[in-house]
Amino acid sequence: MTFRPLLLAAALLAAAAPGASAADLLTTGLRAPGAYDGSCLARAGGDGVVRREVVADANGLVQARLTGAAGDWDVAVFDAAGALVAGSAQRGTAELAEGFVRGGQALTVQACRRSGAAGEAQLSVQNVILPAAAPGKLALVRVSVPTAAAKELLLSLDLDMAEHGRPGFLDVLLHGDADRAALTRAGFTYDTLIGDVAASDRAALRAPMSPPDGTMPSGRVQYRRLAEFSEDMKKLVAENPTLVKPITLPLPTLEGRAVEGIEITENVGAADGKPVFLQLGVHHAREWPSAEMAMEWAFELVNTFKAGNERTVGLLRKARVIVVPIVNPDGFNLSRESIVDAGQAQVDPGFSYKRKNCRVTDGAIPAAGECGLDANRDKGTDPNRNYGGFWGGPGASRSANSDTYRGAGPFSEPETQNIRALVSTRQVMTLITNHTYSDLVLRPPGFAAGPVAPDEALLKDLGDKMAAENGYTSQKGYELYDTTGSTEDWSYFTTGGLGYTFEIGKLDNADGGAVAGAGFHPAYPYGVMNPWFGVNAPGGGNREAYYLALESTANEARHSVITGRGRPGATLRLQKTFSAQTNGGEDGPVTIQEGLTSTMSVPASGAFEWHANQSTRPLLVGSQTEAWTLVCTDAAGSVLGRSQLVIARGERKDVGNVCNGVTETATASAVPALTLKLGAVKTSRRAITARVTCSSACRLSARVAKGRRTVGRGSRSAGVRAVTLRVKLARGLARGAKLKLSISATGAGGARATALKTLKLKK
Ligand code: 0X9
Ligand code: ZN
Repeated sequence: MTFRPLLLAAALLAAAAPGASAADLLTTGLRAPGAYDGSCLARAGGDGVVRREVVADANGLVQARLTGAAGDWDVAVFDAAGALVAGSAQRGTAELAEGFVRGGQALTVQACRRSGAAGEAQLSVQNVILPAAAPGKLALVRVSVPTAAAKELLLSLDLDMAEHGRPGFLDVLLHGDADRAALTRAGFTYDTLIGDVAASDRAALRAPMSPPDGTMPSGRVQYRRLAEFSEDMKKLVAENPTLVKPITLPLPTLEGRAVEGIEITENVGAADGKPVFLQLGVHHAREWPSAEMAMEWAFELVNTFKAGNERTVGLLRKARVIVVPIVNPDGFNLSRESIVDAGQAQVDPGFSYKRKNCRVTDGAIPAAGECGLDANRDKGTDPNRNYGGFWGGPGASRSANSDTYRGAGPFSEPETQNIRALVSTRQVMTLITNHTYSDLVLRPPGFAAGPVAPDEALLKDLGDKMAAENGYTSQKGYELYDTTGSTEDWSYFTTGGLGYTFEIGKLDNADGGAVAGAGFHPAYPYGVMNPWFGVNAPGGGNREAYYLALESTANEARHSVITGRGRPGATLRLQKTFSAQTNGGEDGPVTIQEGLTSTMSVPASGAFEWHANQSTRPLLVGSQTEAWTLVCTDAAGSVLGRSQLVIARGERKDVGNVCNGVTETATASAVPALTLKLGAVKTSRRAITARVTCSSACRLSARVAKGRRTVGRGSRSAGVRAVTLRVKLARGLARGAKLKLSISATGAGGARATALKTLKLKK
């Protein structure tokens, strides 16, 4: 997928959000004759820096967008006192800085040409006016759920679950009187833990810090803002070019931001076959410590590697670490910028507790500022319910206002598509997706009715060992509550790579004293430092837990190793395609096409060693085998060799010379993915009509069955636009008869997808 931020930015500028109006404060071309070698997030000077003054019209958001022709430009907005109001320091030339402002506030917009040949850029500054939010108080309550049925009932109320619970209770964030009434109406009793979360957050941010002995690897003492993550990653790359390399995930977010990460390993530029440890943060906007943990882990590795620490050097010789600190930057920016200590009275405190992404309407790109409207606070898709693994099953909601909304379809969101693309193009042996809070190390499966993980013993072993360091409870995901469409349930069952959710931190602070912050992002010492160092933990905290994950990644007894020979410099590709079924819901299971493809180069010696995941998916081990197809191509892309390989976890296999022709039967080339979406379905006595969309051109064929009998068939072509498929029904069907509609779609290259729905004939 190509990254087209410019087009996207133009589209975003075109319309303001319904309910919000946007004022253009400035649109201008900029010239910077020189480059500025420093951060744009502080006031800067010289011929690489250009400034403009504007005044905000009204309370709301300021958005400064910058586009340049080439190189790296950044942008920042400061208030009269020089404090950073908004900033963007992504790599490249497409920037969106967004922060909250007051009407009449004087602002300085600063653009910096960091590097590159282009001395010109375009700047536009808008003020998205946000109507004042009702000052509803956000409260955190502990609801008693003595039975499984009570737990289920509570989850069905679609309240904002604080995602913290133990047997007997679950914590819930209440966003006002309607939420309270819903609890009472359903017969629940609860204790109020924090009556006014915003006030408590404010106090927590002012609270005297009692950090543990030791400083964080980066030296930070306060949560980064979005641009500071970009800046830190840039800095690590610039200062350590052979150790740290930038990556940008394939899709921009709905608001047009790039999703950035870094790779860390010795000789990072080489296309080697090292096993990969993937660290993720902030699927959920409000869970700030999860991004800090991932980012600090990067600093930890770089610092200790450079200091010659034997353990780190040994590990980074063998393994590669990929860090994507913020999977959901749109959501994070809103949450982080609505920080309660900056006096932005107009901001709904609830925004700091935003969880999901910025999808306001299924399938549509939100207009500028739309995500920040009070009315849309509840909107968004939960990125941790949108993965293809068991998508649409229990523990995920079909309601767009729910905090666990699963989205319009599996992988409907750029955030999950990005992580899917990353995991599908690397050999990720270990994945930790960091979240807050509850002091848990969770492993698959995420829902009680889900399949037992065939690698349960191994998953448990590493989970328990990590938990012995950070003091968390190591358990299966569903022991917290059911979830489907979650990250590690997709990644583990799709690739065999071990996957975990860390739920970092707890509500009570480490001193056992008063609550500091509401768990999701408490004051930095509690939210980040204590969990990092493991204050009050039996071992070395998350820092040490992550080292164990990296050691496990490097341990070849836990994955597969392919050795062989090839033409030096040739590209080797390991690939596999298959289709998988989601759980679906009302619409029935959806078939998704998966394609795993990773590459390495044959080293100059002509001998290669490739650390890979097992070829057969975990759930098929024992009953079936699946093969990797290994392809060798020269620089021009011509195939020099192709072979098939079945390899298990813990196995090491030599495949001989792989650039020397076809050694086994070739498999069909990759089948492009096809997804099928079923919209409104109407029934009459004579026919069924269904609105259907395919992700690309497809041929639909539908069958309606009553029991085993076919009572209707229909077919037609479809594509990305919804079409109506009509299936004429046989005569004489009884009123109220139960019918099954199944639609299958065939696309290019024979890709297939199906959708099922059970219907009742009108009485
Ligand atoms: O609900 C979630 O997505 C996670 N909790 S959070 O508070 N961070 O939102 C838990 C996900 C657990 N994973 C599985 N059960 N698979
Ligand atoms: Zn989370």
